[in-house]
Amino acid sequence: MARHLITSAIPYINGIKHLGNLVGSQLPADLYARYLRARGHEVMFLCATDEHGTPAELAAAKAGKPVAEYCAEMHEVQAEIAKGFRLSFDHFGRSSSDQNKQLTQHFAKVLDDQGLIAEVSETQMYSHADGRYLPDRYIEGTCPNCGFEDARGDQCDNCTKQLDPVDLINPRSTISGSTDLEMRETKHLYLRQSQMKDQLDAWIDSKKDWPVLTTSIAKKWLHDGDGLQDRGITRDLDWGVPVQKGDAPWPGMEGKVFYVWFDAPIEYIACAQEWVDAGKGDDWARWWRTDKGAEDVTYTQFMGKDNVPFHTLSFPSTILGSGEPWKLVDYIKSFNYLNYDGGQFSTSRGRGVFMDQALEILPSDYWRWWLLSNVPESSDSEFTWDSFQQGVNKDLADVLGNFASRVTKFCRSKFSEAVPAGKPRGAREDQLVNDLTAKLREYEAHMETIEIRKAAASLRAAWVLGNEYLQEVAPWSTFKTDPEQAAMQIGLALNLIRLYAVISAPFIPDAAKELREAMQSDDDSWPSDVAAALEILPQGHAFTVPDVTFRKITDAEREEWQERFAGTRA
Ligand code: B3M
Ligand code: ZN
Repeated sequence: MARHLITSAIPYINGIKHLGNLVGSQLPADLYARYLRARGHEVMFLCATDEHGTPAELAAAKAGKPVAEYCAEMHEVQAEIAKGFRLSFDHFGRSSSDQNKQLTQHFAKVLDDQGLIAEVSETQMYSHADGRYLPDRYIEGTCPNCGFEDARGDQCDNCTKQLDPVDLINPRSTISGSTDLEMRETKHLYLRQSQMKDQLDAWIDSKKDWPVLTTSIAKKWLHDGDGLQDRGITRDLDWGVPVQKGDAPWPGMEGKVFYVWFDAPIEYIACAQEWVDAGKGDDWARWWRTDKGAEDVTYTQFMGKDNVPFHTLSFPSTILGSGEPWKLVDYIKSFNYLNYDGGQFSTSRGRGVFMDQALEILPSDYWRWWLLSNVPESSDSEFTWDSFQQGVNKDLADVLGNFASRVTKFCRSKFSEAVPAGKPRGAREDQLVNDLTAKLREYEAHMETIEIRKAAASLRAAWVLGNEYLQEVAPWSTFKTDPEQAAMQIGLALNLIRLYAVISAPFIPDAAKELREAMQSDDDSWPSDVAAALEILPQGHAFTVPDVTFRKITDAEREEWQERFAGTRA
């Protein structure tokens, strides 16, 4: 039994997330957390809402609410939807918590003590029309790196380059659209990441097993152009963590707050403190401090590719630069983008299916299965209603659901609602055990290395083995000549339903629970020994026929949904 700390990138507070956001961090992180728990490991799975910065201010202004009130409400909304998708966080925190405020101010102080903070007088975009500075997302323009015309002041969505508002070509205010902008002098704090370059470089080099997507993005920003740049970590905004040196004021920085990307990753740690303060546990340090027990923790982060620079360079600069024994990430799993029906998902444009809408039309398992088995791992992938219908109907309804329903209904009609007494198992059953063992070992190996598409394929293949067995031994025919042989085959198949429930639970937790309850078994132990696991339900063990575990998506529904979600969300 090992100890695993898992964090998902924390979603911005500015509205309900779409399926592309879900599949790019929270959902795969949940899969991994559920798998490791099922294997008996001790898991701490943390996520939170990212509540500071311009995204929050802009969204609150649009909703006509004070930003603190808006964030409190949206946190509850996102927490409810996360429950709907069965995201099994140990705690879902808030980056605006007191714990995070104090920890962020603490990190700023220790980084300053280490000589890693510079006070820089710089020019910021001031908008006459808006009467304020325009940091980050308050400004848009053309990316100087790739020419993308809607790059934001903090990052280009097209090429992932981290930007400063003054870098943009043809800048405009996102509040008023005004281009009447002036560069004004103002003082800000910079994290001297450039001082950390060699240390970061060596650290990334030591991570031979990391996905290429992760290391290539990190390497790019370490080495391209002038190399790793210092980053401004303060902003002229009202909403955020006030700039302080620990408890003490920071002269000259009055009225400023830390940049959202400085405090957001620190929330991963503060979230564990919130978990303690919420009475869910009593020791956060054994997860986060290597001097307090975290040296034997394996820490894995999940995120979309646009978040990689912040997690491979900026946050590690904070952690390493502090000189304190904080736990550093061991493995970063990053994802490409999921596109939507011939274009991009977009929160700002309301394009695609959003998490609340998805749950309104189908149970979460349908979405979990399709999203995870089509996760944009090695390249971008695309959600189409056609592919969704096929994935659900073939894998879930025809293969897994049909197996469970055929076996239980046949047993009920020919024997009873209990595992029937049958002959001893034979060579064909031994073969099934061997084939299943091989598939299961394959599945476990892919889950260990977090190769999710491959894991989904192995799981599906394990379901198929059961169907092939049933097709081949055909208990419905055997029954006519040798009912005891048919009873043995069905007894095995009933055990297989329970086994499928256990191994499928990380992907489709609700259906897994339903199947295991139908088999009236509390035993959810991992089937390390497949032969033994297929004997857990003894002869005479009662079961019930499950309700339709998965229903098919009709062509009419597919067309209706495609139509309904073609436009933009109001
Ligand atoms: N909120 C961006 C995003 O949701 C950002 C992640 C923060 S992780 C510390 O994609
Ligand atoms: Zn760009």
